[in-house]
Amino acid sequence: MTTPTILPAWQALAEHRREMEGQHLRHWFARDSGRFQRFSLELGDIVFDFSKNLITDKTLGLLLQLAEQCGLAARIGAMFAGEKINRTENRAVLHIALRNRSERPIWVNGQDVMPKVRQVLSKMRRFTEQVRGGQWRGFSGKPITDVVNLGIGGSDLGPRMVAQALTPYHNKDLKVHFVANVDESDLLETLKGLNQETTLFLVASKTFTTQETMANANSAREWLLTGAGGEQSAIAQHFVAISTNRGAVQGFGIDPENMFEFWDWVGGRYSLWSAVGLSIALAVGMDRFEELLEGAFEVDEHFRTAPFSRNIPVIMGLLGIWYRNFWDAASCAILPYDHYLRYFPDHLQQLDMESNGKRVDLEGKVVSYATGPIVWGQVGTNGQHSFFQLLHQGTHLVPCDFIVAAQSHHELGGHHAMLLANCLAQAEALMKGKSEDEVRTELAFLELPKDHLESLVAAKTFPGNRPSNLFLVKKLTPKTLGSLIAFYEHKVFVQGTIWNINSFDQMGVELGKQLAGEILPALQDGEIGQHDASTRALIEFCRRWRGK
Ligand code: G6Q
Repeated sequence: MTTPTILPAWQALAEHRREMEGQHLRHWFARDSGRFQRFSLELGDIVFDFSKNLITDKTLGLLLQLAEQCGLAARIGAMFAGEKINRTENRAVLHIALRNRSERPIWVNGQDVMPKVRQVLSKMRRFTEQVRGGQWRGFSGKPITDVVNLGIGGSDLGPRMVAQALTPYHNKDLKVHFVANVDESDLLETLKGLNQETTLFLVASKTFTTQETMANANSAREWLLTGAGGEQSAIAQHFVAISTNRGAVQGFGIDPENMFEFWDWVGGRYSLWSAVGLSIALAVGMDRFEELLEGAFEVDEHFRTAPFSRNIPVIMGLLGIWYRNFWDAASCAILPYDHYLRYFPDHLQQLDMESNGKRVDLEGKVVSYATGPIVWGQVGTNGQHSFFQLLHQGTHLVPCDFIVAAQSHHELGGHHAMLLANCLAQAEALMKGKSEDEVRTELAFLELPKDHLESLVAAKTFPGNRPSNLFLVKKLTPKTLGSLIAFYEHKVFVQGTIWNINSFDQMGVELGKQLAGEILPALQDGEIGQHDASTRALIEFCRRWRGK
C-alpha cells in the first residue's frame, strides 16, 4: 500500500492537468469523430458513455497507469478471495458472495460461504411464496396485506430504493412500507392506515442493537399486541428478523425459525443483496430478486475479469479521482431521469460517503490528499428547475452522472420521449455551453442600451466544458438495476484502493450511536452530566419545554 501522491502516474497527471488549461470538450468533439466509440462501453443492456469528460487518450492512459501502480488488480483479487481487507474490523468484504451465481466457492477462514448463502436464499423463497401466496396468516387467520421494514441506514436505504425502483413489478395485493427514523411520526404515519391482523414487520438490523430500529420494533410490537388482545403468541406470525445477532433476536421474542441470517462480512450499505433485501423479495417475488442478483453478478464478473481499459467501474472510479484530486471538484451529482429511481441518489450518498469519507489511510496516517466527494442529486427533470442553474453557470465544477432508460414501463403520449430529450439535452448543454458570439447573434434583434446588452450577454453565456457520464439503460428491470448498483459499489472500491483507505468501516456512524445514548438520560430528568455550555443550555431548554 502506498501514498498515491508519490506515484509517477499521480505526478504525471498533475503535470497533465496543467496542459488541460484552455482546452474545451466542444473542440475535442468537433475534431474527433471517434470520440464516442473510444470513450463508451456496453455491458448487457447498459451503455456507459463517458465521452463528455475532461479527458483525452493521454488522460485515460495516465489514469490507467495510476490504477496499476496502486495495485488495484491485487486488491480486487483480495476482495474476491475473501481476504480480510476491512482491516480495522478484521473482516472479509463479500457482498459479491451474496450474488455469486456461479459454482465458484468463496472461502472465509477456510470455509466456503456459498452453501450458507444458498440456504438463506431458499429460506427467503419459501417465506416469500407463503406470504405472497396468502398461506402465511396473521393471528386472526387473514393473509398479509402490508409489510413494514423496520431498519435504518444500510438496513433501510438499499431495500427502500430497490423496492421503489421496481414498483412496476410489485404484487398489487401486498404493500411494502419502510420506517427508519426514531421520530415517532415515521412509524405512526405508516401504521395509520394499517390493520394489525394483516401487517407483517421485518426487523432488519445487522447488530440488533441500533437504537432507532429497536425503539420502532418495540413500539410496533405494542401496536400489534393492542390489536391482538395482548396475545403474545401473535408475535410469531407478525414479526420476522433479519440479523447477524441470534441471541438479541431471541431476546426480543422473535422465534429463531423466523430469523433470516446474514454475516459479519456483509457491510450494512452493501447488504441489500442479503436477507436485508427480504422486503424487496416480498414486493416483487423471489424470481425478480434473483434477477437483481444476476445483474450484479454480471458486473462482478466484468469487474473481476475485464481489462482496466474496458472496465466500467474502474473507469468510473478513475474519472472520479481525476476530478476530486486534480480538478478540486468537491462534489458529484447523481441525476436519474426516472421517477422510479428517485431514491437512487440517497442510496449512493450512503454507499459513497460512508465508505470513502475517511481521513486516515490503511496504515493510520492522516492523508494529505482529498478523499471521497460529497454525493448529492435528484431526479430529473425536476432538478432542472432548481439546482441545474449552478451546474451550468455556477463557480463549482460538479461532475454529473445522468441515468436514463430508453424504454418506459408505460406509454403516455410523448412523456417518455420528452424525459429522454431533456436528459440528453442537459448533458450536451453542460458539455458545449453557449459562447458569447452565439448569445450576441441571438440578441441581435433587441435594441438595448449598450450597458444592458453587455450584462445580458454575460449572463446568458454558458462556459460549457462541464463533465458528465451518462448511463443509458434499455429498460429499468431488476437485472439492469442490479448492474447499476454494482457499478457504483465497485467504483467506490476502486477509489478507496487508490486513496489507500478502508472503505468498509464506519466509525463516524458508530460515534453517533454512542453520543445519543449519553444525552438521552439528561433529557429524561436524569443528571445533565459533563457537556459544553451550548449543549447544557439546549438540554435545559428541552427539559423546561417538555415539562421534565
Ligand atoms: C452501513 C452502516 C449503517 C448501518 C445502520 C444500521 O454500512 O453501518 O448505516 O447499516 O447503522 O445498523 P444495523 O443494521 O446494525 O441496525
